[in-house]
Amino acid sequence: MSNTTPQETFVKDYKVPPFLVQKTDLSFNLNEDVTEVSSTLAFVRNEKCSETNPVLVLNGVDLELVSLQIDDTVLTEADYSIEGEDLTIADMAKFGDRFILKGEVRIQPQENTSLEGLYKSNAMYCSQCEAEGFRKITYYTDRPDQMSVFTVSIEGDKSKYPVMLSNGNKTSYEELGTRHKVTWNDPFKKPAHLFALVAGDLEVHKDTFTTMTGREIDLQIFTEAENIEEVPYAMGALKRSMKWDEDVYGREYDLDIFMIVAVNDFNMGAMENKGLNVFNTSCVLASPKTATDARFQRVESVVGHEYFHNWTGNRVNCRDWFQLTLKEGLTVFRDQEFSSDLNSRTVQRVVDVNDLRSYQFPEDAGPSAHPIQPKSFMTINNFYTSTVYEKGAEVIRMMHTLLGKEKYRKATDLYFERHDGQAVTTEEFVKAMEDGGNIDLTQFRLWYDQASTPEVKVRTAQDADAGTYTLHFAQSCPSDPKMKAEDKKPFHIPVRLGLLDAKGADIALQTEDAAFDSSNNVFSFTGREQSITFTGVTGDIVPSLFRGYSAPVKVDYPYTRDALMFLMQHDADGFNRWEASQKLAIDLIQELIAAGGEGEVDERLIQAYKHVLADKTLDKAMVAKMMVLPNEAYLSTLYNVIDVDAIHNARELVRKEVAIKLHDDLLDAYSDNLSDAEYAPTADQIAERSLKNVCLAYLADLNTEETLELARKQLRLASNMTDEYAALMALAHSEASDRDAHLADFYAKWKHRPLVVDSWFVAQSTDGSERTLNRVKALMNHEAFAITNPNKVRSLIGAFSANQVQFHRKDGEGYAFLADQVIALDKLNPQTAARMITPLTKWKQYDEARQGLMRAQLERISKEDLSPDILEKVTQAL
Ligand code: B3K
Ligand code: ZN
Repeated sequence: MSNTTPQETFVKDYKVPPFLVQKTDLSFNLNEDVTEVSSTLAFVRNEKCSETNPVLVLNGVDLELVSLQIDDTVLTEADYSIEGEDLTIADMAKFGDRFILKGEVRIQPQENTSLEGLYKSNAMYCSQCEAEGFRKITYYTDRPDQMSVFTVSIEGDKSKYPVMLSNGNKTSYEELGTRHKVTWNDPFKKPAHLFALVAGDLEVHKDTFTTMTGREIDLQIFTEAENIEEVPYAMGALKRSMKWDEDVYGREYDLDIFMIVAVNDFNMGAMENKGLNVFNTSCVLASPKTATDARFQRVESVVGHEYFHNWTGNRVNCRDWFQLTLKEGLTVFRDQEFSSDLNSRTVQRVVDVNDLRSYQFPEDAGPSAHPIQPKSFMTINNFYTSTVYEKGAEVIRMMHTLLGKEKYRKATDLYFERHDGQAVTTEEFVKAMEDGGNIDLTQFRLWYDQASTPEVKVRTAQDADAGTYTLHFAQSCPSDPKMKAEDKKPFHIPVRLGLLDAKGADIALQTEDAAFDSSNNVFSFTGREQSITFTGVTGDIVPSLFRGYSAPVKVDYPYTRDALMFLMQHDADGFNRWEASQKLAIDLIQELIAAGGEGEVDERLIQAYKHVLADKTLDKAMVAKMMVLPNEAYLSTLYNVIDVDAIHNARELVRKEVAIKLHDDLLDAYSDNLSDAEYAPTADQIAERSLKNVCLAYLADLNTEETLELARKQLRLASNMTDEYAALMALAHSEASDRDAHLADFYAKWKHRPLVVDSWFVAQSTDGSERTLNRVKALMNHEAFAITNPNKVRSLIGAFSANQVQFHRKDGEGYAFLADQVIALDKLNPQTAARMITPLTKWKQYDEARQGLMRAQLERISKEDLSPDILEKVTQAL
């Protein structure tokens, strides 16, 4: 907890550091009661700093300072002042342009529940330094533009910590009786946030990778013994990532060793520390019996993501934290493309766009809306958002679209050539795109500066006599907390287009318009309003807009339901086939919502689904995706005032109707996709299982003995977690009389696998029925729950507060529950608490009664002694 009011930091106030660390030597002495950390830092005056007598600012949090010395001068309290996280040494003039700063501090990792800095997870020491965790380890100039070579020695008990790791290469080892000492050296200059230390009794799974220049790299994945059988899949994913980055970006791995360590207690998915990635177990472990297909896919994508950071984030680093999207947006784009290349591109795009709409769109419409490059923050941890990451990736994707594949590669080569070893800004990335792509991105840069989701209205007109077809585009962008709509300038929006003739075939697009790039059918929409006319067009036309979702915008075009059904069947763009299925569903769900959540379900959706189910030419994964209705979170973004019950009821009504009307078709598709092949996480098998399980979920909604029996049988016979969990979910959300017995059996079977237990919590907290809140409250006291473990918190509290209809119960009990948990959690782990509070901060989007209830809970929270993380979120919201 901080007793000083957190300050807002502004990007415009950036100043180069007056002193630069050139060499960092650290030494850790690990003991059960206290860990001693000594540091020797070699500084030089920064020639780029024009200040005459600059002060030296070191950052430190929760450190017991033992001694501080510059060259031969031992510093006393008179030589420095400490305020908040800053230790300032004012009189630096007496030291030369080069000096050595030595520090000694004592820390208690075993007491550190924030999971930032050095902490203990089970019996193992591990670290998390991004963004500002290093200051919890020792006094340091803890900012990303301070890059130096690190040498780290670790001393600890030999039997408790046989494995002691840090970044780079192991350079020495010493036996010291019952203790031992190991030294690591990382030859690449890095900022403190990429430092890592791990010590524990760990098993290792080893492999090697031969790089494109023939170097052999040692690959090692470490976990506690009970998990070691579940790491080979991640190892395969790592090797695929290394190969992909060579093939697609020409990037070779640089050190001789690459290590991954899996830990149970981790605030997010994983961390790209140089040569020593630390991962949440949830993003490494995967075996058929314990992990669903979704987890296999997540492991592959996160392993890729962290590995890709080695070039985008580590070799080329951020100048300051306002540049976060420089590495995160780019690296998400890279991992999305990696997954697309290895699996199905269309399915991947659907998954990514669906996530964007379910998480980022609501963020863009709420109190913490911010551009992908925020202009100010109180707590940088609050800006590891879906906007910085996922919308950031969309912005890179748009540049990729505008440049085309070849020029984009030329531009990234240029970026690496210019900036390897540096800490840079997003501006430098865009400049490399401009220079390498020979394109003007002046207007495009607005994507970095303006928040909120732009809205594009499209209208069309056909002139049969002239043989022309005109599309008229108009864009607007809603206000956000920091900028009014009228002050926003138009974005440069790439629109990938297609026009379908009456048979559903693409017609050739002919136009004189210079804004149209015929090499990729992309129209550059840059005005507030702009039209484009195609010539030689005859007969009936249906437009296919924003193919592949070429820009992160909301599109308004008055498609008829028949046109949407037509696109679902014929669009050459797979993504837009899915998009049409979503639009059709939205259109009729919205009609029901307008009627208060009731009414007749348009038969055309049923027919469309029937058709899709019967179409054997379609990828089964796409059939499954097309049959899933847009979720409540995304439907909510379509309204200024969210009517929780009407949205939920309307969606449920449609689900039931589909299940009733298509009972036989669903049952057939279910049976057709039963398989006894040995489990493999291949695209084909995953597609089959997902279609089968989508059918099961619809059927189980009917709550008839016949359909519940299907789920029971699947639960009993399942040979992999995908099928087992889908069956459990179906039963957990049903009215089956033996529902609780199945949940109990599942727990008994899996209680020794924490990640499976997490899913068991999710199955209960996402149940849409009235009983859920009480169940969740009871589970808070379950032997398997621990508020100190973020995975448990996310599975129970996080999943419950995303359960729209139960979190937003009319009695406000859902809100009170969340507020209680946020208050408790903030004292232990502010970063995770700040993630959990988000649903409450969106109070302004609900009806008056709910607004009052949500606001009251926020006010209750605001009266507590709060961390800066929560304080920032509450302040933004109230
Ligand atoms: N760079 C880290 C995230 C660190 C979050 C700190 N609050 C993981 C990633 O994006 O790969
Ligand atoms: Zn990342």
